[in-house]
Amino acid sequence: MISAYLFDLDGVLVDTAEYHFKAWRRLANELGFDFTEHQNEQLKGISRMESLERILTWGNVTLTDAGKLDWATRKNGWYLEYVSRMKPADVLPGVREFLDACRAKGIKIALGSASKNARLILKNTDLLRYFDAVIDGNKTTRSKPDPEVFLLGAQELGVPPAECLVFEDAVAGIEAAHRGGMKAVGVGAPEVLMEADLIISGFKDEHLAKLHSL
Ligand code: B16
Ligand code: MG
Repeated sequence: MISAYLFDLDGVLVDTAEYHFKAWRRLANELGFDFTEHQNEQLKGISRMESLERILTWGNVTLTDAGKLDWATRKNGWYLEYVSRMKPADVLPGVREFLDACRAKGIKIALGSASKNARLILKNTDLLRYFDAVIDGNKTTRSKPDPEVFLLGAQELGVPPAECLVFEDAVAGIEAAHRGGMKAVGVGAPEVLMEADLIISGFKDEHLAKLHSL
């Protein structure tokens, strides 16, 4: 029996990946190199500092720890310029209706995101009120595919992991759910998310009807 849904944020409820890409690209450009949208795929679901490490490797740039913190803070400032302009209309299609339906059925709802800006994004898009628990990058110490973020979510909801269903757009997030003993719905491309128990292209998808089979 599934009694709780745990949602990733970026790529599932909102599309902030594009803002992350623009801000990271600006950082790379200011450091004298560039990277592609294809490379950016590898940053999805990955924490801010881990993302920076990967980007610096791509550009063959070495920084001190203080330098890394400084550039990560700058990137976050650029990212926040986009996020601060987000509105309720920026929620991905079908998400609000799906969350309304979850609430009506009495399903508990938690967020499980790597982002330290998750609360601000939920507030600006008027999604915060749907969540019984918000687990974000400020509450976790280990990145997905470690299951910490989802196990904390289950704990805050007071629901055993076996009764939780995770919605994720990142491969690392699907693995995190499974390692936590939870089933996972992949939101996105089947060729990327083949480890998921069910794959949907979004919340307007006819596959949503198959959720009850999980
Ligand atoms: P921040 P998610 C992740 O969000 C993003 O996919 C990833 O690109 C980003 O680096 C990470 O959050 C940290 O975000 O810099 O805002 O703390 O998919 O876990 O909701
Ligand atoms: Mg994501």
